[in-house]
Amino acid sequence: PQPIYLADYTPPNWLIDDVHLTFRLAPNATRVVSRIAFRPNPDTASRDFFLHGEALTLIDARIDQKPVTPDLVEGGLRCSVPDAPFIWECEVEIDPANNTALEGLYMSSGMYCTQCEAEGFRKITYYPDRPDVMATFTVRIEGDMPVMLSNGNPVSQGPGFAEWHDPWPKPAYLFALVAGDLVNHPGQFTTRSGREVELNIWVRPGDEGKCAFAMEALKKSMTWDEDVYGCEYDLDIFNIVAVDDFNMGAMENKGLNIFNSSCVLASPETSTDANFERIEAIIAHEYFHNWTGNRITCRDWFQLCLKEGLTVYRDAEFTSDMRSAPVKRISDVIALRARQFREDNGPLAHPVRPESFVEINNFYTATIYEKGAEVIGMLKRLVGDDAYAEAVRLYFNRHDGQACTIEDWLSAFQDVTGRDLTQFKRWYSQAGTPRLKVTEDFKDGTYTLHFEQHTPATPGQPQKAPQVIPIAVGLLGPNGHEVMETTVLEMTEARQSFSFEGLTARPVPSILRDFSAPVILERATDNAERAFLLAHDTDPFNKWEAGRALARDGLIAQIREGAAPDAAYLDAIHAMARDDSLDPAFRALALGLPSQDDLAQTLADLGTTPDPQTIWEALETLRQARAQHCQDLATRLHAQFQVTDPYRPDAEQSGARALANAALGMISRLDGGAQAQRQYDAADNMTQQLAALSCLLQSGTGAEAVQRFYDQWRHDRLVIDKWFTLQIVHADPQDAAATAARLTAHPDFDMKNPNRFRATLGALAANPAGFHHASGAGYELLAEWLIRLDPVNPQTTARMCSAFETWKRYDAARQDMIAGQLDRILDTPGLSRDTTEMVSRIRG
Ligand code: B3K
Ligand code: ZN
Repeated sequence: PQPIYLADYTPPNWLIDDVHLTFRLAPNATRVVSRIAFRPNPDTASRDFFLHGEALTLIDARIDQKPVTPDLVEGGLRCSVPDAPFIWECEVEIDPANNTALEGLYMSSGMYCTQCEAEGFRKITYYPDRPDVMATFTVRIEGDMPVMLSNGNPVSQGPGFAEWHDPWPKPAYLFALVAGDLVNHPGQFTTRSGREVELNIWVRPGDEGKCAFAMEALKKSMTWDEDVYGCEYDLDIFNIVAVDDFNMGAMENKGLNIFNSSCVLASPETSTDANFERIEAIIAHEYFHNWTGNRITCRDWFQLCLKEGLTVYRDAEFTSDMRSAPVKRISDVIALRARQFREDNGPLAHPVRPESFVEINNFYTATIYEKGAEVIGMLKRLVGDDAYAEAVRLYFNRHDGQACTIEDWLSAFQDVTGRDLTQFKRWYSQAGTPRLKVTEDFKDGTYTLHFEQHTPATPGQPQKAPQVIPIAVGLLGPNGHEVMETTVLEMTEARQSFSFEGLTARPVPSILRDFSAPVILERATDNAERAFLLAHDTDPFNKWEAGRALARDGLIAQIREGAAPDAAYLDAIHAMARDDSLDPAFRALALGLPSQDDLAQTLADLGTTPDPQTIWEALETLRQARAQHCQDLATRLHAQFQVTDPYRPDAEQSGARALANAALGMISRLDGGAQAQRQYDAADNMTQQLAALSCLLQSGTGAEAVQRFYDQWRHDRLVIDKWFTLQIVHADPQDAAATAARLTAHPDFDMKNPNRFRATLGALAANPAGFHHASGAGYELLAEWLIRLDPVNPQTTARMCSAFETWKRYDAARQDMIAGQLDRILDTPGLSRDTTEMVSRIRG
């Protein structure tokens, strides 16, 4: 397959003002009739007429009512057309019931639904399926489904039909259609200018009791976007639909968001605190796309971060405002390092704005989304809150209704601030995580920090130029008081020093506060300083970071030198956990430990080949030692933070539960699971039940609870997903592959459902010592299932290949086994373009 290049972009030859679509629904033979008014683009010379189309049966085509016979070519059709505006009419037939790829129009649990981003509309009808062609849509749906929805406002409906009109010009990727036997959870919102908006969450009958939380999240999002960004909703109706079979989390189709049911349905009995928080964030994310993505969209898919980075940034701001800003920031950095740093460090590294791709669906990555959001955060930190607000307003006003580029976005900032953002733009073009080395000196009351930045080579980019790095720094005096509050240093050179005068004693620096840039900080320090920062830093992120670094260094010493668990860590963490002035949610986060994957990478960076089994054992040893060290405290915390009020999924209650359950984890290591069993038996919400079940599995006494859990929840797909996952992630390394294999044979395993597939095979990859077990059984099982899934659902298959992306850090025996499996996948006849691209890039 040929790559597509950003540099090759050319504008469309033909523009569209208006689209009429008629759907005659039938599971195996849906007819789609289109009527499209094309006009020549005055800015282009070519009049070549190409429409994308895939898996379509052409029934009829007409230009200005006269039948035509287009050339059916690879990926679409060509037709000779007048050199003037004309009406294109076309009828095609498609087969939604056999569409297992879940892209285009497909069926899920008896309902029709669509997924068009990035290039799925071409599986519905012939069309210029590119985001810079924007048009208004009128859609008529004919069928026998009780509920039939599309974008925009309802026009008319009657027995067997419904008509919708979307007055806002949009690219085809934002088109959506849903038809099924659905029930709604209704709501209502009045915008600040007085528009009455009807809100609906549509679900399968039986799920209507699980919509209230998402509805409240939607209303909060609508209010927040008005208050913070001045963005108001722009239609009379906003529909959300829950779908069981969905390749990702959710989709921001104009006025008709479609959600993976796992990202919208919630109840205390079936959803954890983490599920609730994620649902709130995704509802917000999709809603916020209405302005950042829909009203202003992307010129081409290379600009994906324009809408995704910005919208992730906006949803993170929302969550920080709704919940705890430090807890949100720390959790986001944990996720960024786990997913994006990992990606940036391996064969799949790519810039926030890539310059080429084979299959765009492979680029909905942590780099585009999460690093893209970090770039927005840095920009805001550099220009300040007021200039940020002004530049965003200018961007909205200037580009409403347009398909834009990163250049358009940055120009708004340049115009408002007068700043030259040429160097800043490297954050969009250079892949890789910059390493920021720091040394310091102190002389005559002047403290100087010397920084040196270096970004390692990434595929296709051997050399990197220095980037603009905002470094938030604070200084603490020897007594623990802050002697210099947070100051943002702006580093632009490869090496640069910053001095602070008038100090009476050598300060302790707190560098990269709030994680002000997505870089890896390298600084020689010691346990004493880390414990000091964990105790005294006023910046919550760096306070947490100090504890994390202490834990990591101790674990590395255990692994490399066979050292005993670090006493400095145990004392410092005990002091932190016992400090009742600290937010329980913060304490729970600080009790977390570096992941196995994080440690593997740290070892690789230090030149030690990581052994997954040794890493797992070191973590087990440390957890055991910590349980002993904190025995009394754990008992106290578990009792103190039991919530007695009725369940609320808010920051306060979920923080208390998180800390109590962290304590339960310690208790279970010493009491054989007795306390966890009591909690399991008494639990009246999923957070408590699942935490207890994890502890029981951990202590090897979960068999009975696993069976009871299944019997209790067998009717609930989303809960049974958790049941699949938990058994695999908590399996002993040598049993993990066998456990996953056994569960793929369970009657409830269904590879066609992406949630269930991820809950099973994704869970295996989430048990690193199990996945990388020396037997190679984990590699073999995953490869086998990826090969089976690929012809059914290429997108989900391709995405899951990233389980192998770190393979080069392991020993020769493991590398050989993984290379063998990668080749086995690549050699599969008829392998999809999606999976071929991913595996080839990983294989290198
Ligand atoms: N824009 C969609 C993702 C589409 C993925 C296509 N493979 C969801 C989101 O980011 O909000
Ligand atoms: Zn998004």
